[in-house]
Amino acid sequence: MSETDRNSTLPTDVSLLGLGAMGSALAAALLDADRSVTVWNRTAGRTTDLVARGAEAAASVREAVLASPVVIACLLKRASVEETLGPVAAELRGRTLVNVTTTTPSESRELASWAAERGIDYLDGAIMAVPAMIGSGAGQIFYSGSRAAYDALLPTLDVWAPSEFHGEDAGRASLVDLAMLSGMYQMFAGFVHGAAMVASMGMSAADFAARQAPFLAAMTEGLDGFAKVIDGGDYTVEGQQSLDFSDLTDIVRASEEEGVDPSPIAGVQALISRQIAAGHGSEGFARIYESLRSDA
Ligand code: FVH
Repeated sequence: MSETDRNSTLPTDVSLLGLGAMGSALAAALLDADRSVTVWNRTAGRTTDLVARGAEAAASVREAVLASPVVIACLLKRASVEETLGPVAAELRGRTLVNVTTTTPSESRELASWAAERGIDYLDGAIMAVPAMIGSGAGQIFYSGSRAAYDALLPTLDVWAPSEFHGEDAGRASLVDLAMLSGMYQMFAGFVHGAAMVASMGMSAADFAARQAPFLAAMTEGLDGFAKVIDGGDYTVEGQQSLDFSDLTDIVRASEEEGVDPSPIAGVQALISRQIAAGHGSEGFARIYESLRSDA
């Protein structure tokens, strides 16, 4: 593609690298929103459906990068981003790179530095959605890095899911994303642990889920109260369930009695025990926050 062709590309045109489940959903949503999209995938054959919907297929990463002023990477992990983009750093210069590949905060910062050193405007994205939610208005995508890129691209980013900017430190979107996923996976692990406990009495996981789901949904109403206590830093506030009352050793023992590994709940009990041992048993459950902080 000549320099003239490059300059005539519409500012909303994008190239999308990586057509896995998520990359394909992102590309499809852009096409539905009438953006012109160039797609590339390492393994051939994954472009067919998108080309039928109006996308251009690039024969190489280089060709994809040269096709648009905005390049989106939706690859497996940091190593795949480096492998894919390293050889085309020169072609990326002067363009905007939106990386929605899951990376840790420090990996996001390193990629941002790599981009800055090469004259590439870098925006990091963290997707809080599954592919089926993309373009439906559900879910959320967090961004951090270049504010200018975020502002310019917002109408396009919003095609995927509501967008939220978390600051120019490129690692921040990833940090919020991974913190959210930490809560989710621990909830899932708690459910699976409970299902293993009741399995010994013949209750199916489905029957357990039917009871657990509404209970957990009701319990999430307590998060706001915990947050107020944590942000206020006063765990002695009246009306909280104390750590002494929250002792979970009965649950740990019951799990062991059923022959079920108590690791998930024993981990929580360890956080409680540390605070009780330090003399805070009469204070609220949210005090386990202090067990988690490395500076505490
Ligand atoms: N799917 C989801 O629900 C989650 C939701 C939250 C965010 N994630 C992250 O999005 C990234 C991509 O996820 P995905 O679902 O599209 O993943 P896959 O379907 O496994 O596709 C992976 C694509 O990456 C390509 N790829 C892998 N390694 C390389 C490499 N070394 N060089 C170039 N491309 C590579 C792979 O290509 P191929 O195997 O088809 O050739 C796929 O296009 C991810 O970070 C999630 O954490 C999704």
